[in-house]
Amino acid sequence: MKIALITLFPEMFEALTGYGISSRAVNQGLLEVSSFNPRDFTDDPHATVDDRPYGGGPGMVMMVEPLLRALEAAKSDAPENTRVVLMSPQGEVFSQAKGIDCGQMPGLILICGRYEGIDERFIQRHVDEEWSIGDYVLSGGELAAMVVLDAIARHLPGTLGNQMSVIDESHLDGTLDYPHYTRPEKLGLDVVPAELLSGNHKQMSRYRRREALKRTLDRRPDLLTGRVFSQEDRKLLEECFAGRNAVNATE
Ligand code: 4HQ
Repeated sequence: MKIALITLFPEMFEALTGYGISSRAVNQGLLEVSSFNPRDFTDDPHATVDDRPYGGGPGMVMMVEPLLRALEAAKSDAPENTRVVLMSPQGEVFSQAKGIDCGQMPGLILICGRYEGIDERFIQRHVDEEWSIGDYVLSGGELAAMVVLDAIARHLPGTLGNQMSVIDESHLDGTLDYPHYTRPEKLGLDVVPAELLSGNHKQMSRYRRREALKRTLDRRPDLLTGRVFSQEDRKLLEECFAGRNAVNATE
């Protein structure tokens, strides 16, 4: 997959291309990342990319022309049917499901704004979608694009995240993760749950699934509403409720 970034700060993305699973995806040729800096597409001596807002007020607005030239350069290098996405708090909230769907696309162009935002006419005419990573205001779209890029990269076919979800499909089923343990077996009074030491695969995977369901029920019940559960999940959920009622009875 080919991801092009329109950004005034391409070096920020070295945090992804230089480290961890995302860098491996790049080095394995599963992911290609390129950047186009609007500052390189200016024609005045100061390389101006922003100007004062019509209507007044504080801050600056990104000008259309340098952005548009950078976008045209990105497009001429992009596969067909590449969507143009602007990172913005006004956008649709990015999700795991979206990240996995994106992995199917041949390419993606992510636009990272700075300052107070970008000229609305550019958005209207050249942006296909707006994506948000959540309800908070960042100083620029770069961090948001990095979040999206990381979530996409770790699920591309051939990467670690993809292998994990192939081995354990419950990984991506919208429940929270189960707890993890490693050596040593005993840390003072804190011991690894007996089920995980049993060596019995059925028992170990039932334990993990039950804990995943229990945590989701306790911490994010919203993730479970409207879902249809398998017979096995229903049994495990009943065990969760039984555990809860037993605790309540002693309180
Ligand atoms: N931005 N999710 C870029 C965000 C944001 C978000 C604010 C986008 C600043 C210039 N982007 N502008 N939240 O906070 O994507």
